[in-house]
Amino acid sequence: MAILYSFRRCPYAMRARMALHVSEIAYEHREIILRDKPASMLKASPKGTVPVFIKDDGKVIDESLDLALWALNQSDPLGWLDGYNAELIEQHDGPFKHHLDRYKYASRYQDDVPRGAVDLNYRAQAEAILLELNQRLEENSFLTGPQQSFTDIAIFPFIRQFAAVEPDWWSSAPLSALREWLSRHLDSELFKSVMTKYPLWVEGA
Ligand SMILES: N[C@@H](CCC(=O)N[C@@H](CS)C(=O)NCC(=O)O)C(=O)O
Repeated sequence: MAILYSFRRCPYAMRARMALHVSEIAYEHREIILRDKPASMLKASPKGTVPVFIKDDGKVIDESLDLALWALNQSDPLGWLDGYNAELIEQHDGPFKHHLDRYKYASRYQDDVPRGAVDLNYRAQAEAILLELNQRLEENSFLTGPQQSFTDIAIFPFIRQFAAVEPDWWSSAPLSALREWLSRHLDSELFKSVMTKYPLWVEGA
């Protein structure tokens, strides 16, 4: 049986869990915490990020996009690969994530910034990217057209994180199409089904 090392709140793990779910790949779920990673996970993937997937043939996939693509190439019942836009996803994994981290965790990146403070310069840089997404969503219900694709699935967990930093600001930002798209994804049965709470997996227990 295949194994997935995962962390519930990790946006990379969320996108991978959603792809595994729709492609109906069977696996053992191992819930971990990032500050105490199991030795067996680090042995399979020394870089120490989740998700880590060990296929039933023993091969390891330790990048969320590789894992999602592998799963969807087995079975893609919702046609998610039809709208796969690698460039848009990369813009989010790269520049957007960079700005998000510096907005949300300003004290980790700058001296003399109190813990919990946000950085509005980085919020503005992230918002510029979000305005582009919002424009796409004013034209179509989903990021790459009228149908949901893996591009939506890959990106929305990061927008969820961004939205939660300052909920009051988010609720009045000029991003109403994006807000509506995010709510649709958060309210979906698919998302709920991959946010199940698992007990922590304990090595050797
Ligand atoms: N490029 C990787 C990034 C995965 C990643 O950074 N995951 C975070 C959690 S959201 C992690 O495991 N960080 C390691 C740590 O915080 O120790 C992927 O797409 O799978």
